[in-house]
Amino acid sequence: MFRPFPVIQSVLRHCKTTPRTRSVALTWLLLGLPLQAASYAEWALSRFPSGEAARLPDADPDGDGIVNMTEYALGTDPNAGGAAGEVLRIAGGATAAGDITVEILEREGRRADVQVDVELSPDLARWFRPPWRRTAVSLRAGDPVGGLRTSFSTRLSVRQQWYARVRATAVDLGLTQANYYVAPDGSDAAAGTRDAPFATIKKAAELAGPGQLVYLRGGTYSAVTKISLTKSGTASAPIRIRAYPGERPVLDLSATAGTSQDAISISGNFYHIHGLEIVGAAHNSVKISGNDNRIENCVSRAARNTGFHITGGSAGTTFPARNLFLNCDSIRSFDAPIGGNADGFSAKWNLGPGNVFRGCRAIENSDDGWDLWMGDGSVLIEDCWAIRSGINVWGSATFDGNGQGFKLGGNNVGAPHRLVRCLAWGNKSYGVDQNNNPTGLTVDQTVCWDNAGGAINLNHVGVTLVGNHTVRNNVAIAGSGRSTVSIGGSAPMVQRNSWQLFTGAGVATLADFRESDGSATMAEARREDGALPESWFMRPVAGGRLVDAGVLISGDPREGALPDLGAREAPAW
Ligand SMILES: [Ca+2]
Ligand SMILES: [Ca+2]
Ligand SMILES: [Ca+2]
Repeated sequence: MFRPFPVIQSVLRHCKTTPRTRSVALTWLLLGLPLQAASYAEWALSRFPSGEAARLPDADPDGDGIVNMTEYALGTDPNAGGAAGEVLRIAGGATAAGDITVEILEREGRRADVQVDVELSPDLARWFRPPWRRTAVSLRAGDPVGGLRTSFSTRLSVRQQWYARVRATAVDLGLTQANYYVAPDGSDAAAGTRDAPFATIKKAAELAGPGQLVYLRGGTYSAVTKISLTKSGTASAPIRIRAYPGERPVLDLSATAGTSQDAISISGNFYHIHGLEIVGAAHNSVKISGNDNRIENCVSRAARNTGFHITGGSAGTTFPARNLFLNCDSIRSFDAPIGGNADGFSAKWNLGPGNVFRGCRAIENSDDGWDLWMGDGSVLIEDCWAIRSGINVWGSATFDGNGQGFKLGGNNVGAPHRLVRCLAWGNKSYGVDQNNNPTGLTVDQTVCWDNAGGAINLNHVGVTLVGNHTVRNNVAIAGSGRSTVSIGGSAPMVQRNSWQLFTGAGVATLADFRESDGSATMAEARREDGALPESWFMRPVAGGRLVDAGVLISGDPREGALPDLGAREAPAW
């Protein structure tokens, strides 16, 4: 996870706090690190109407040591220095136990197109981003109206001094000028402009062509007909359908109950859909049969079959390849009354290569979290969480969802799928399972906890395996017989897993993790860039036995010299 940061550009303020306990102190540095901007451009133009160079994100026209991007994020004046003391606050100092809480004040509220992070350093040389828990705190006397305070809390090893700095990173929100606009109070007879938007997502989405952008204003769109996306963009000119910056559009399909209609069906290529929530689809929220599509930061709720689905067409067609579900959540899909079909995410039957699920969460879906049933192209699932699959939260008397966290293919159709840095907890059956995928699978860096069927089952019944399984750096947490692991095949590569390293009374437990109660992390919003909450949830205790205990996996990110066991590294500094 660790990547070198750019060279420190400048120091705005350097002030030591009075420590609450012992001589622990925090020192503040407010730094701006340059990146590209989106609606930042409008702000910069308004502040520097005549100076193109002065508008650059990494410029510092007022010479106060804060680059423009950071001035923009924190709402300070880029033409007048000296405001840093008003936007930074050390809340409670650093305690002897290592707890650190800091606050930033975004004077003009949260900028939709900026990700704000706080980084720490022990020595001004090595900077890192610890797993912060972020909460909004009340405004304080004197804070500007419309301002927002965000509290960053973490626990690190006790030391005499930490240095902190703010890093503002542009989030790509697309063009500021879209080709079509849609708003819940619009009209499909209108021109589809910003001032005269369409009323339905379908209208704009089906008009949009290569290189074009559709902005969806926030609010609820009740729909009764399927949105079919059949055109093709290109890699450099995708067709983009996005939430308007800072707003949240919701597509409500409740009125289609009783049909078998998908909400959005993509048979075209190079569509990018961003920031849309889809509720109550009669079948899939999004079904993809095309190629190179990206569904990002979208949510499926209460679909009546699988939320997000990839599957191929008939023989003679090109099977779907290189599609990406990025930072999406699929919540409470349920095909009543049994619930045996509705997965959170799936890629099934005819598949091309290179389909990826990254940073996604499947939460309380009636069947499985992920299901790759008969998928014949290899699928990558990374940094994904499968939670409480197959739990009957609907109170159905005839409920029979399978309840596997990650089900990696089956019915004697083979593909070498990979699961990496994933969490499976509270599922009705196994955390990681397959139902007779005859090909060697790879399961790395995954934590299985409290799955009622057991942790990992890669032991096929009556199937001759082609190739072998690779199983590395995983953790199966003990308790109630739920750490069962079964790996089939003649010569699997099984390395540095918790059940190999820690046996008997020393088996891995929740105590090996800094935080194991997911409720706070699950309730926390995703980051502005859409990534999972960064907290200490399911990260190894710093300095604990899981840290750097894994075998090196070439090409995978890590903190420190070696991978930790499990899905989320403890920070190294
Ligand atoms: Ca400045
Ligand atoms: Ca399933
Ligand atoms: Ca490590």
